[in-house]
Amino acid sequence: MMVTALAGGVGGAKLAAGLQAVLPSGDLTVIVNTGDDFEHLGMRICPDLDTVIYTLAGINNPETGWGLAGETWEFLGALERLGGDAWFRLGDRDLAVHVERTRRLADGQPLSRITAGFCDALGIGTHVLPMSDSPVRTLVHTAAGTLAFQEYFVRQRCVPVVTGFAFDGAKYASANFTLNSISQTGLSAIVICPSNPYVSIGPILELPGVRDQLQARPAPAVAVSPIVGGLALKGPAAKMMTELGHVPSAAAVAQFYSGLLDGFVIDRADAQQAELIRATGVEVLVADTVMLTDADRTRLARETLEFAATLTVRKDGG
Ligand code: FO1
Repeated sequence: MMVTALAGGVGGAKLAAGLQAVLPSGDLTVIVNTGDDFEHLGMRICPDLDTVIYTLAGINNPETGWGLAGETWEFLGALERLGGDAWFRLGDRDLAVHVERTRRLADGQPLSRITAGFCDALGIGTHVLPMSDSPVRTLVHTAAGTLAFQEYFVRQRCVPVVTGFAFDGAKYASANFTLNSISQTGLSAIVICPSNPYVSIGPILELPGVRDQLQARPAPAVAVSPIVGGLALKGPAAKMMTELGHVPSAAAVAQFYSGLLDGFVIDRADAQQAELIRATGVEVLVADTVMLTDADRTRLARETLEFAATLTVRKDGG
């Protein structure tokens, strides 16, 4: 059963790990947002790719969701003593990935090949694809000016009020995947993970041709809501929605993905929104979507795939 998942940071990585656990090795392709990537201390940092890779390898820090378990911070402490830029917390072991990725990029290797090499080295059977090999940079327009994504997210802790987004380079970047080439091997489902719609999935949708491909999808597409009870489980998705003039809700996420979905998975806490979403022609599964344990991820992944298997692609592309 071939499955393609679109994912960004922590929530996306958790469901991707659940999908990996329930699918035969090699059947899952995870397309990962690279709009969060940036150059820092002379290195290329790809936070969402690393979050997905570490989570799929089972070596991620379970408290933060990003970075490595059992990490130490000697490098960061030494950097701080020198007066260096220590606001973005790079752990000692995590550093190895950034140094080696930067070296391979300087050697001329594409990000997709470097990522595949890291996955092999870490024993990950899933195909992890950066959304593009060309740099795309998410910019956050705020009341305090336009900020590079990590400036907004980490340095300013998502405090500035968001007025919009831009995805620098997206227009000229080519996607590292086509759903049709994946579907030749019998694609069964497309899963949009419970990641931030604006800044984790949004950049993937901005790549040339991707939205069209999803509209003409070769297999049913299902998204899992990252909003539960009007709140984001992690990160600023609900805050962003409010600031952009929407009421944060699962239904608002479904609306954001309008035309791209056959099914939508919402939490039991939001069961009363099911009818509203169904009225837009999208099937709804009400499930427990909060993933606290490995068992939660696996159960949600299984239920999402079983739900997708009951769906057919909406012919109106709607
Ligand atoms: N997120 C933070 O909130 N603070 C950090 O200091 C931080 C460091 C960091 C280092 C490596 C890495 O792969 C991810 C890191 N993240 C950090 C997460 C990162 O900012 C992601 O962009 C978000 O999780 C959004 O997906």
